[in-house]
Amino acid sequence: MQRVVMLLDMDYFFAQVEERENPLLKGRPLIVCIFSGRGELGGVVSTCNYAARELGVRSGMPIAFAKRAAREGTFLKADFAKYQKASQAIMGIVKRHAQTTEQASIDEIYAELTQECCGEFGKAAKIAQKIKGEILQQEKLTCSIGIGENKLIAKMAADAKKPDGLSVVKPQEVGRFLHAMPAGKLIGVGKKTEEKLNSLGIKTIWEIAQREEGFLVENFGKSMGGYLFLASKGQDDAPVQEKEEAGQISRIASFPKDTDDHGEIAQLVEKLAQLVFEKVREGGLEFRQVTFTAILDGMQQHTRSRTLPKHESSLLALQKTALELADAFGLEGKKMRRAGVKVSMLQKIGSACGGGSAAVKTQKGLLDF
Ligand code: DCP
Ligand code: CA
Repeated sequence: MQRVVMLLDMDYFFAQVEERENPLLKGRPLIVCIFSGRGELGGVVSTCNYAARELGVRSGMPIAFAKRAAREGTFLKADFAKYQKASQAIMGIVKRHAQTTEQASIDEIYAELTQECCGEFGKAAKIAQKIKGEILQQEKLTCSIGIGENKLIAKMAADAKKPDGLSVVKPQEVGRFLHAMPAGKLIGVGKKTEEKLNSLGIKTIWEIAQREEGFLVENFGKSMGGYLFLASKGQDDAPVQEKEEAGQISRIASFPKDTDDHGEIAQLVEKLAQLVFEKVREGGLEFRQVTFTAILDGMQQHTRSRTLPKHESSLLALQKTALELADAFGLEGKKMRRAGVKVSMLQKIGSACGGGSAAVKTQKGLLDF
């Protein structure tokens, strides 16, 4: 089935929440600030509304600069608890429409829509429209959504139409969509990389795509060079997956080449179980649920979980369960691209069973993003 991924990004998030609380602020420059405690000019701009952006105010700019650019603007202290509350409500709405999601920041979330839309972009756009409608109705906030064949294209599509946008880039449109853009617009290309690309005579994403992988690796290193080679062509096989949900630890990795070899799969699963176990041990934890994830060559994602009779704390129990789950998974003629191992239902070793307070919560805080 054709893969379809969505990225939702809230518009000028903190400032929009402030406008919602006080509509009199709308239409005039509004700047949300993170004060350092050193006087009324100490600190940086967190974000600002579009009226302030027109005057040149930007996230990360010293407040003193922003005051010069927007003399008549309203400057507010960031109220993180308020933004966190709005964020949770928005994430909840998206999660009701998609089984697999990944919160990427306080105001961004990916959703794998392949199953939900049966691989059809038109259906995905309808789901996105519905999500936008619910967020507007329930939270009185607007967002921009991008839809594409992978996370990279979804994100770039969302960035291309802001605010209140809905942008769909179908696989056959990727070339046209990407290639005229300046190199700096490619996700992951920061100021330094852009300057270096420019100094090599590379100005657009299309010009990156024309280069050999060897050339890019030589100039930007293995990791960045390899990324530029694939991303400039719109290629990205990263799965949509929640990274650190409350009370779970997981590791995922790709096979060097897609495989259906049981021995090779078992070897990776064993290794992943070991990596997960290191974190379990570091945290002094025990687990009761083990999940095996398989991502196949067409990017379909499958999970198999087992809840154990009691909490376990040994590497052996984890590896054995993960291997059994992997073994029982039927490939049905397909090959595996990535595999993952996860433990959940965690608690501190020795804590009384059944005590709710013993359950481990590793909920992400605002500052973790
Ligand atoms: N943020 C921050 N400091 C930064 C960047 C962002 O405090 N340097 C906070 C404020 C933003 C929120 O994170 O509202 C989300 O960041 P975005 O980069 O998505 O920016 P906005 O949502 O504000 O604007 P846009 O409409 O361009 O997405
Ligand atoms: Ca945003």
